[in-house]
Amino acid sequence: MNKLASIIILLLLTISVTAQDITSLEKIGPVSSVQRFERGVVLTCADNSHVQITVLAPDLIRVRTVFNKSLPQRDHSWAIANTNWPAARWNLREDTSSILIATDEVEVVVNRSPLLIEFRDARTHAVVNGDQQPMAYDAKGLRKDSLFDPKAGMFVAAAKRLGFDEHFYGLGEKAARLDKRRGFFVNWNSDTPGYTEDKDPIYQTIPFYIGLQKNAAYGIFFDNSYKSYFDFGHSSQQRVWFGAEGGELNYYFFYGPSIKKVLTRYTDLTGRMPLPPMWALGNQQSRWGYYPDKMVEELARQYRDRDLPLDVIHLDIDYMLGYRVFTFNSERFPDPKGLTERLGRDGVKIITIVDPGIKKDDYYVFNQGLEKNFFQRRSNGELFVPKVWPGDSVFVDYTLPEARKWWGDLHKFYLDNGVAGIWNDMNEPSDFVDQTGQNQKDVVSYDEGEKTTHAKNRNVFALLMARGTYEGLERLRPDRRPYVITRAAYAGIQRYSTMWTGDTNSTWDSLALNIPMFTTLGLSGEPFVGSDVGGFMGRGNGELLVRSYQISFLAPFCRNHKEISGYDQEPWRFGTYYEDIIRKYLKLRYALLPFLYTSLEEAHRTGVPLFRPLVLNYQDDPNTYNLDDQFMIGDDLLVAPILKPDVVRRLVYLPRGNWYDYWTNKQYKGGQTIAVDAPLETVPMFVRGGAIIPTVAPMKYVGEKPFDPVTFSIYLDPNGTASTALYEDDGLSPAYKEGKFRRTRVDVRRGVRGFVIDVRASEGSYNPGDRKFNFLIPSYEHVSKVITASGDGRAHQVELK
Ligand code: MIG
Repeated sequence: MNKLASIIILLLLTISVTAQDITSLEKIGPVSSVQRFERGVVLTCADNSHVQITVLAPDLIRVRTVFNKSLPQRDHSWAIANTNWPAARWNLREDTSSILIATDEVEVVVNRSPLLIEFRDARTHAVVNGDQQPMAYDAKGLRKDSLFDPKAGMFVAAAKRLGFDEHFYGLGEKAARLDKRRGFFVNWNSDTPGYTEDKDPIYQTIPFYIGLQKNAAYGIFFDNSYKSYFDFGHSSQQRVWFGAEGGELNYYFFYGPSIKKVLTRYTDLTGRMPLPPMWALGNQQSRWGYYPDKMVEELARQYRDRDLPLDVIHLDIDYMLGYRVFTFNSERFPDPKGLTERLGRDGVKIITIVDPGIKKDDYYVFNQGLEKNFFQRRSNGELFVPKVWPGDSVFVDYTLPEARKWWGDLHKFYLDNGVAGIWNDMNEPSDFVDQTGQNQKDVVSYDEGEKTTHAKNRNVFALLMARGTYEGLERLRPDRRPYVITRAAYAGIQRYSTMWTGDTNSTWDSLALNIPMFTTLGLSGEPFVGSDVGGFMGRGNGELLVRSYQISFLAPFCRNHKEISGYDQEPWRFGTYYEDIIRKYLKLRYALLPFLYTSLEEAHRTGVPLFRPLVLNYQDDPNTYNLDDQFMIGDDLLVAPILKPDVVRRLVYLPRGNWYDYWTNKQYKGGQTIAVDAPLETVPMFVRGGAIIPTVAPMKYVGEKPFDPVTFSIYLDPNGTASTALYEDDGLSPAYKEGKFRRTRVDVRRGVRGFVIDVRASEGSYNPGDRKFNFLIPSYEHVSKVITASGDGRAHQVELK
């Protein structure tokens, strides 16, 4: 080999090693003193680094580390919703070699020299998670050349021992399989049209993951908005590490041991999804290019004529005048208010896209923002002028509270025109000049007075824009629930927005990513997710579209969407054979509304998502740890879609218990893998024994008819019992937050002759009026009974023979 070639190879090796090797970084010094404070300890280290360990709850510990300096006063994060935790009992024990902080649930053991942190189960003392090397920082600037902006920060990292049987979930939106073990991921919000599996990063940053080993789950939220890295045993089988290109080594440790408990705590900390209007669960139709208004009305008419349910039509960027946000193109949409009113009479709502790019042009939005000095500027004071759809544009500095308020208030324009929800796109923020962020490097954000640059603020841009939008809608229309959809995000986004997975392809590979992506988002605090049904880019076909609906008809966000140059993709475009199957699934979605809404409310209340990987419900069953071609809705429905062309049969894993084929009511024992037929008409679907699925007759749109009668389909477990707790409210207003809801628990057990159904007295003050409840046991063909359930929520007992 010649000399040059070997030098090049050596150079390449060094680059790839330094990018993923953290062993060469400077390690934090040993502990030299311990200072106790009300909620924890501050460790001072020999190198003058400081580690603050705070007990926020018995199962939630914060580790905050700064290197070579004292802890700054300022302690702020856009992700955190709750900083006010009730006091939790803890105590401190010190000896010459270690420091022990014990709560009722977790022990934090800090080895003094070298400084290594370990988290243990307080009852069993078993180690749940432990440092593999001391926390580290790039004191010598070894990685400097690979940083986005070396001036903005120093690389910091923590390393954890990787368990032989440890599995990893989370990190929000990743084009990757469910179990992240052995994966390496980067977080840097990026506009990545047509992404395929393993493209990374894509649009969102959720630096939160769940580890699962020996049935004990924990979570780690590395709350750092700089470009960040997560290595789950990719570069070394010794360790998991995470790091970022600046900021503090600031992470939260959650102890389960159940995944559900970790999710509840994570969403205690970063906030929960408020309930969107119930019609957000309705069917939605979009494509880039729906204009003029006549075409939109024709679309709605087709839906109604074809007896396909529809709640929402999305208007993409072509509704605007020259892509100016907060305008309508008056040739294409001369009377937007009239349009939304006409459509509204038929139950169809309009959602408009709103991009962050404001055209740099003499019009009211630009003029107002300029005058108020709300736009982003470079460090030299010049306006930052990215190129996006409107051409030369400006972005709002959403870290400014007054700018967020102004932005929110601008949405009066849409509400006055009858628009029902807002779709935020391009908010990575995407810039046609350069997608890496280089062109934005010296853009300064106010950032609570700290005046920081893009390296820190890029990943939170979408979060703050969504916040401005959500809070504006809430202010402008306090009696209605806001509905926002976003592409990019940072942790905490669930407080303000729902999301979709961006520019997918109309391919089977893209479709197969739906399940791991939706479930992973759910495991990252974002329950309201969906993907363009049929895929966004390229040309699909009837079979792909049907199989896509067979997943999305149960996804929270069910929207068919297509790029402007793509072949039309509405449900009827490939002929009646496919349209008829799609109709069947859309109607089934509407029939299942009471069940879906009940599961959605659970996600709102607990942080546990409705669209679930099996591991979430069966974390003690290793067969579920990497199962990502089937999913569950709530606790009760198991779905195993077809993800390849020409396939009409597949294997399905049924966890413990007993299961009923949804279509045939045939019963199966759990704990086995079975082969089932799946012709195009049929997506394999199973109901858990012990479940009761509440349904209604399908409707054209959500709210067309009241939920009357409600049918309770009872699927008995081996003991002959089943139960559910139906959740209902007005579906539109925020009154549910004040207790205006109804939760009706139903328990079924075997009686002397037949079955006894107990409809318990309902909880909450919402009164839907008297109506019919219809009880049936699908596996006992002729058993059913209808009762009148009283509007005041009284208990009823019913015998079913
Ligand atoms: O540069 O608004 O992901 O859903 O149709 C493309 C046009 C901008 C990207 C979104 C897509 C939307 C499209 N947008």
